[in-house]
Amino acid sequence: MSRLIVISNRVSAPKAQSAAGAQGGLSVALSAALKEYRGIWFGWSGEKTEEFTGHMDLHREGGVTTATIDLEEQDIDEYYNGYANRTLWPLFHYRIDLAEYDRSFGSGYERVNERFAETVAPLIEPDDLVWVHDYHLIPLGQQLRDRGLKNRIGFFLHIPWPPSRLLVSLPYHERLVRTLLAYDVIGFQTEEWLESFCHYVERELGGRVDKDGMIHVGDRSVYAAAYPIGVDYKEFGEAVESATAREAFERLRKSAAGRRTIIGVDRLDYSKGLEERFLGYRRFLEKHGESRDHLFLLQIAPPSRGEVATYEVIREHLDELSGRINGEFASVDWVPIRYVNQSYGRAELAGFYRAAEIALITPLRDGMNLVAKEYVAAQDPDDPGVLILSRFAGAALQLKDALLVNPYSKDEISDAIMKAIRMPKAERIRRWTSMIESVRTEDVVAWRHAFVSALENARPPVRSEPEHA
Ligand code: GDG
Repeated sequence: MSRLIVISNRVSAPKAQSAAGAQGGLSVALSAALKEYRGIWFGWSGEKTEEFTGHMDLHREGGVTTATIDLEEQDIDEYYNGYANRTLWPLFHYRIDLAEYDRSFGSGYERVNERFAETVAPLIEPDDLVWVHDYHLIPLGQQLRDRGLKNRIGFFLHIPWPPSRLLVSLPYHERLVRTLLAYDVIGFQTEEWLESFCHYVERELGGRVDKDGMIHVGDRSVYAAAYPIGVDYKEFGEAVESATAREAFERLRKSAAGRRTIIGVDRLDYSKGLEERFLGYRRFLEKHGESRDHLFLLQIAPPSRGEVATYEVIREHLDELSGRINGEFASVDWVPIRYVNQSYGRAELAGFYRAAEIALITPLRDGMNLVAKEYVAAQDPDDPGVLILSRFAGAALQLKDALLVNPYSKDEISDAIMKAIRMPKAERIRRWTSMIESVRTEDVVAWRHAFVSALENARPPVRSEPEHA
């Protein structure tokens, strides 16, 4: 079996999982994947260094070797806070109003991708499969090819691929997208993002898309397909059964004092639709005075990307909005929103999910959304809760039995909450039974098997020594 070399912006060791702060879905999924393959996980340590030297810190733990590098402050500003999170993230989430185009971001992005390639290339052996993750590292495959690597290299995009009409607003969009042709396999979360990519290839690059998923542009051919990511069903099931989860369940149920809990769990990010969610919930409180104090919203929102100004702005807006709603509707023994900017361990989170009768997950745009799947996975089969889910989350294509809403519509959110409250147990069980089937079978193990086998089958390995060796 070939080794698997996983490359992503950040690396998180498996042991750090439960204690970690605002863990993104990406790191949750990847540490699960690396337990199975005899591989190396390479990426940025998250630390700053005075001068980039290419020095790697190697660690081996639980069958996973991690190799990390530190980056210079300018790299972090231009590549991570800049091009990745101020340019590509908003643009790929359809927010061209928030996308910033600054030349220094683009050059910092290319420089860091070169630094990644330069440092990781000597670790890669001819038979290794290389799996690059996410929007931070789009040009990395090309950078590795430029250094003579003939390995099978795949790329998976965790976030949406935007419609061509939006993508063309990115300066040098064609140059960026062409670098993707250096990969053997390109994976997207859903058919929708795949279609947008194919549309761009045909329209902007003059390429051809075959029915079998092969894409041809000039003399390059690459396979592209949708591989929806899932939760680690087994690991999460164990977390739900743990003593920590049970304590968290009891704690929340006790503090709810007979009221129903509506839960939301999201990184504090404008793509997650938190402001719109609060406003939808506020509409419910206005319209349904009689049911109002029979429930409350528990919104867990650990801060992320605090160095990017738009994230500070959204945080201020949410502080203000939750305060205003609470001031307006609260009574001496009830507050409508418990808004928590803290992160919890996975087992605690599992207990909270299980204790909540309703989940309100309403991103404005989301590649997949693992929280929705975790909520389903955490439910009691005999008395499951109701999932209210944005139709613009990738997960909505699989979780069709959730109450799907337009996250921009206050009325739809409000009506869905009412419907969830009134939903008979038999209907809750029916909907949950259909959703859990997808969560169980299309889990993270199935995801990585599907992607890695596509990569293995992309073409026979080239067994010659790479030129850099
Ligand atoms: C990106 C894409 C895609 C959240 N708060 C806490 C905590 N979390 C965990 C959740 C979940 C993960 O973070 C969030 O994953 P999502 O999928 O919901 O969202 P992103 O972070 O935006 O992830 C997304 C994903 O990549 C994977 O491909 O689904 O579309 O945007 O696992 O549980 N974990 C802990 N404490 C918290 O307070 N421990």
